[in-house]
Amino acid sequence: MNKDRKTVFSGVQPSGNLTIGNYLGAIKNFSRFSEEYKTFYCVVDMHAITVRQVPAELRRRTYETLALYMACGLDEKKNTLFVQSHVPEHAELGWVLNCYTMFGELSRMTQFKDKSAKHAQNINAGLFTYPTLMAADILLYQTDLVPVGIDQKQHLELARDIAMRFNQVYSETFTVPEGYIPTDTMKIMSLAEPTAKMSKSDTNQNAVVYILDSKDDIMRKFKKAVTDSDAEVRYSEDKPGVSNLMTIYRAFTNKTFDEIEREFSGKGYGDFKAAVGEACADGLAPVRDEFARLIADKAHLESVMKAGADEAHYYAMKTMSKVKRKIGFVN
Ligand code: AQP
Repeated sequence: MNKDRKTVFSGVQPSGNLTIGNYLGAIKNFSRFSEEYKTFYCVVDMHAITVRQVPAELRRRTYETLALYMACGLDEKKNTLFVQSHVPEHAELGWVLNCYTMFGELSRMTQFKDKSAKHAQNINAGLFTYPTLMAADILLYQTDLVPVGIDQKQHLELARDIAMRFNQVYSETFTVPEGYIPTDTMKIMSLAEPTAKMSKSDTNQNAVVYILDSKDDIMRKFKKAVTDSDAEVRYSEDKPGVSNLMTIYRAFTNKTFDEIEREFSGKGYGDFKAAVGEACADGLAPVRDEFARLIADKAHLESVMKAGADEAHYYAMKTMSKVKRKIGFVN
C-alpha cells in the first residue's frame, strides 16, 4: 500500500457511559499516535444498536463520546474524529465482507457468545455479524494499527483473516492490520466481580467507575471494591481484586508493582483503596473539566463530526470503489 504515513483506526461504542476500562484500555492511548500516524477515531453507533438502545440516550452518548475523545487529548485538527453512521461505506463494506466471512468463524467469537447469553431476548443477526462490520471499519481506511483492549483481540484477528482472504482471491486490496494492545492496562476488571471485565453496560453501578464519575462516587466505589481476606497488597493471580486495584493505581501513578507493594506494606486495604480512589479521581479531573467545557458547545461538536465524516468519507470511498471493481460490480 503506498501511503506517506501509516494509519491508525479505533472506535468506541456509545452504548453506555464510558468507563475507566475504556479509558485505560483504549482512549488514553489514542493521542500518542496523532503526530506520526494518520488517525481515524470513530464513535461506532452502528455497533451500539446490536443491543437495544433508548434512541435519545444513544444520541446523547454519541455527542458525549466524541466530547470525551477530545477531552482525552484528541485534537480535531490532528485526528479524524467522526461518527460511524455518517459514513455509509461502513455498512456497504460490512455487507460485502459478510460474504467473505464464514459462519463457523463468527460462531466462535466469544463476545457473541457472552452477549447472546446476556441478551437472550434479542440475539439478532447484527450481534452475530458485528465482527464483519468491525473488519469493515478497520479495512476501509487501510489501517496499519488498531489500539484496543484485549477483549477485542479475537475480532481483530478475524479482521486480519478476512483481509488476507480477500487479498488472496482478488490481489492486494486491504492493508492487513496489527493490534496495539497495551500490556499494562489491557483488561480492567469489574470492582464487584474482579474475574469479569469492567463493562459500561454492567447494571451494577458499584462494579464500574465511569470517566465522568464525581470524586465522591469514585472514592465510594473503590471503598466498596471486592478484595480478599488476607489484607496484603500484593500482585498475584490468586488475588484478582487487589491485583486489579494495583493495575489501576499503577496506571494513574506510574508506580511499579514493587513500589506499590512497599508503599502499602503493613497497611490495611482501607488505606490502599482510598489511595487508588484519590489517584483515579485526580487523574480524571482534567478530563472531566475539559468534557464539561466541550459538551456545552453542541454546535462545535457538530462541526467536528461533520468535518471528520467528510474526511473519512474521502478515504472510505477510495477503498470502496477499489473493492467494487475487484469483485465485479458495474461502476
Ligand atoms: N475493561 C476493559 N479493560 C480494558 N479495555 C477495555 N475496553 C472495554 N472495556 C475494557 C476497550 O475499550 C474500547 C471500546 O470498547 P467498546 O465500546 O467497543 O466495547 P466493549 O469492548 O464491548 O466495551 P464495554 O465497555 O464492555 O461495552 P459494552 O458493555 O457496551 O459491551 C475497546 O478497545 C475495548 O477493548
